Amino acid sequence: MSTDLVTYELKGDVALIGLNRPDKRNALNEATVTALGEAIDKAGDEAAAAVLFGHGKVFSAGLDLAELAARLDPDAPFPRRRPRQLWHETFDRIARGYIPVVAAVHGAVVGGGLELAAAAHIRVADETAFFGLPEGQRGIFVGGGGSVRVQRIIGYPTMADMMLTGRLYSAREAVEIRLAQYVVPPGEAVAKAVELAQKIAKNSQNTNWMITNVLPRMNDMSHDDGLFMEHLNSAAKKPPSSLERLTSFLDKKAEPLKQPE
Ligand code: 1HE
Repeated sequence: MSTDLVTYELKGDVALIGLNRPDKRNALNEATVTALGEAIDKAGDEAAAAVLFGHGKVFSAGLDLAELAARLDPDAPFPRRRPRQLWHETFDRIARGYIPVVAAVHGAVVGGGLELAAAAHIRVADETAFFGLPEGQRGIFVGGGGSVRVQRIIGYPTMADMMLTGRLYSAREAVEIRLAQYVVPPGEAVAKAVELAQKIAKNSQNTNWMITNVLPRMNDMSHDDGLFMEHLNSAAKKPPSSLERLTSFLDKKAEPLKQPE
């Protein structure tokens, strides 16, 4: 990476991407979001799945409020050009990029930190994690795609409650509102996320791409268009590995599906 604000490590097929501003609780300033985008692109080029986590006490305290305050200073120069939507662009490269991303979260997952976690495809929370949208208390609004992405996950009533009352959700409560899919003991989120990412990496990459890129778009379509889109994708030419996978099942060589305990 061009900075040390984000760490990057490739372990087999899985890229580990870590927010690395622990002294500022991984508050997201422009440089960190830019470095995150670079890490995501690198992972998309060389990994089959990625894990996104935060170094230090928390996953992320959200938008860097000091950076925003400096921008709101009445004496700050008006930007010469309208800034590009760095957050939207970067978070979309996670949500609709080349590979599935599992977020491993702990401690604060708030504001833009929650918007970032929501851009991942699966969230693993350890028991220290708490989720919130304190924008109302800070006099600002969601700006990292949360109005679309978080609202789609938890629905308007829950999001309105979180934003209006400042309600925080624990890791276990987060599962009930679908913000998290797994809860693990403190300190175990990254290990669980890596285990999931390794499983994901074994799938057909073509199917993974459809799950991360086609399915979410269907949410934006009518019933009829959704079914048509499904037909286009299920009938599309498949990579040679699909036939190998089918044959492996038919030859009784595939790992059997087991009833959960
Ligand atoms: C920060 C930030 C930040 C911490 N921007 N500097 N986000 C929030 O409203 C959450 C604000 N942060 C907190 O509520 C707390 O910091 C935490 C609960 C996350 C962690 O508490 P704690 O006791 O572990 O840490 P701390 O002592 O509060 O913070 C440590 C340092 O990080 C301190 O700086 P220092 O120089 O005094 O050591 C804090 O100022 C700094 N810090 N959070 C800047 N967010 C695109 S729209 C998205 C809109 C939003 O994200 S709104 C939500 C913003």
